[in-house]
Amino acid sequence: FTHRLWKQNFVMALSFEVLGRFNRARAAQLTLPHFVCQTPLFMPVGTQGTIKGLTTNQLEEIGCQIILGNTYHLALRPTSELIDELGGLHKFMNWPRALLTDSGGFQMVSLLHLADITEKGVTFQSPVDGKPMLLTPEESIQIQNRIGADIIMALDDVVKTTITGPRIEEAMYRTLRWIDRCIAAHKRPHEQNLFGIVQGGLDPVLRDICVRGLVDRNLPGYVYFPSMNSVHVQGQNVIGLNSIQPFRIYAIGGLAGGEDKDSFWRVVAQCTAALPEDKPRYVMGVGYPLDIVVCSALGADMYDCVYPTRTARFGTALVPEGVLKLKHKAMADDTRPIDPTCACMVCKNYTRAYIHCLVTKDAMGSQLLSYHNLYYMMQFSRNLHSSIIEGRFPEFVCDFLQKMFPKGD
Ligand code: PRF
Ligand code: ZN
Repeated sequence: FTHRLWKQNFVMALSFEVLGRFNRARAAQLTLPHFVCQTPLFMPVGTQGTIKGLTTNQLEEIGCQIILGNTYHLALRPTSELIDELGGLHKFMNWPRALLTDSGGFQMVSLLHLADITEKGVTFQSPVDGKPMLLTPEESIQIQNRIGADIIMALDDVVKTTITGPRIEEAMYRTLRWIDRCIAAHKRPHEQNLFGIVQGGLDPVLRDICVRGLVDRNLPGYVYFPSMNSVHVQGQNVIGLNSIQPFRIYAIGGLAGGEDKDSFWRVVAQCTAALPEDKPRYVMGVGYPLDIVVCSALGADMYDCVYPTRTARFGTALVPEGVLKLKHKAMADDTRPIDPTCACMVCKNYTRAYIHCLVTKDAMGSQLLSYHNLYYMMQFSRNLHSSIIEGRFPEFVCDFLQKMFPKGD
């Protein structure tokens, strides 16, 4: 009886099934309201509700599973109220697969140096009219509820990993206090998954306190229809938030901000070891292929970064050997494709010479490079996934490192 009620009335906003492991690395299937994803996965960043220069049909063709939007940018223009009115961001941008929105605090702090953080929230000067504005945890969640992404992020207090002192500790404890305000403000837990973010800089003690604080909080995942929140069996409430073991989903924040690789990898290793095995782990702002390989070996599952598309706009292609600079004059009469081993539309149809000619002169140059770079990242994620499933993860890593560092350095 209880089981049938459960199945009828509970919606799964997320499920996570580990399909294969190699030591700490895992390959999994992540089911979200709009898409069934394979991990490890890379999420391209589309700030304004678009990945610059690519259509959503192309993004599907490339194999993108989740794309990122930024609360801060979308809230300013076209505004979250308008997106809501027009049926949510999926419909607005014509993207049928999964979406994730970041909470906005990190973007304000990293973009606007005038942002000021207090207990209330993040205060910043509006880029529209210069007036002071405040983004609170409640508002960030309300905006993200209106935008309607499959995954929404808690508002966190992010500080640069390169600073030291009491500010790191303050930011970590504030992130935990804000998580409670985010959970309380979240109005659509049956359709959207709220991710908590681990902060604490490079300090293992602070990271540990933050991980434990988040694990204790049980962010909503498995949820109930509001009408079903009080089913009593023999006087006991059997269905309701308190009686459910919700999914917990975790992000590791505050990294990839200029710290050395050793410190970065040590924090990821510590967090992944302490986080529950059966929940997805997302390392925010990470996107260099080498970092993705190392973090995946440490048990992380999800990544996002502007790098592949930003570097494309500066004329750089991602290739197994590292990078290829299309602006270089040696490309002017090179009739090979960007990467002869790549099966993407760009490598099948265009030469390095043609892209060299377009780069920085015509938007088509950065569009073609963005297409290839995202294809590279998706192919790379698919290969990571299948190498873990097929028990050849070490060979995959060796092959990757040999191509990228042929001299062994
Ligand atoms: N927090 C949020 N977004 C982020 C980060 C973070 O720590 C990072 C890592 N520096 C990238 N994007 N909310
Ligand atoms: Zn290609």
